[in-house]
Amino acid sequence: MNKIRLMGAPTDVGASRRGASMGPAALRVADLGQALAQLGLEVRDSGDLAGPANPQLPPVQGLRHLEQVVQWNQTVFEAVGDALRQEELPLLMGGDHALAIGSIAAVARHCRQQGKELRVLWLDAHADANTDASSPTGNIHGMPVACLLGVGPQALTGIGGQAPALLPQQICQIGIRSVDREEKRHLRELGVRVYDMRHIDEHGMRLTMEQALSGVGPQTHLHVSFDVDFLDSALAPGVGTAVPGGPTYREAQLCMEMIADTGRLASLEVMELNPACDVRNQTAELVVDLVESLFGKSTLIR
Ligand SMILES: [Mn+2]
Repeated sequence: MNKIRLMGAPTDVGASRRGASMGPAALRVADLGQALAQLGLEVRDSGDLAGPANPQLPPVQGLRHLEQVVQWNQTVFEAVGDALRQEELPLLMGGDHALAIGSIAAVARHCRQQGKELRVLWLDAHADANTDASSPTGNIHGMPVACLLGVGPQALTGIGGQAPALLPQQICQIGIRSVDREEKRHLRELGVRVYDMRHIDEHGMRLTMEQALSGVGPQTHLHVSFDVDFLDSALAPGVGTAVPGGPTYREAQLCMEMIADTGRLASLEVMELNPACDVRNQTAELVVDLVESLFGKSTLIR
């Protein structure tokens, strides 16, 4: 796949802090499309998807803005599914991370239909495996992993027409360093493979990525769910829920380069970029730099 379809999902209905709705604009200002085109890729920006505004309401039965989150996810599900059917690589520009439910549900359905082996790499500071019962806030951007694995409101777990959309062995998480107490239990029960920051400290990014990518082969569809708060907060201030102690610039580059080396990247979302928290768009520019590496930009001819 050397055709890329950029699509924006300008919403923060699933987030705690406002501003991720401006993520797609910041990535365009940082010339994401142009940067990918310069790598020889055919890039089409299909513009922004539309959905309900953020009503800024309190949670209802442990879930905040469920109706709006469902609507946005259905739209994302359709758009990502459409790109895949047209043999374009969908690059979803978020938007908050709750939209990964619709995006990954579409990718999972595509893989079932095409007989591909789906592997999801979840790059994040947080595990995003809360439920309505465990979440301290009710914000659904803290729940997409649980929803994709079949735990959550039916309106979200069933979006791809099959619940669960994903099996635990199809996802692994990298960079995790902030997990709520109940969430730790969920991760253990769900059986999600987690390479937390301690793992990266002890074994380095190279071995971590070798482990995360082991078994990736010609039939693999590799999906990357890139929450920008994966990056160390000193490097990437432009996120709503920054956490210190994340991967350095070099570690993040190596992570992206090793994914590119597999040649199996087939769908991507870049989530939680929050220009309201950024400094002179530096986080968006850093993200563009990293996404270039993810699509194979390297220092030397390899
Ligand atoms: Mn996240």
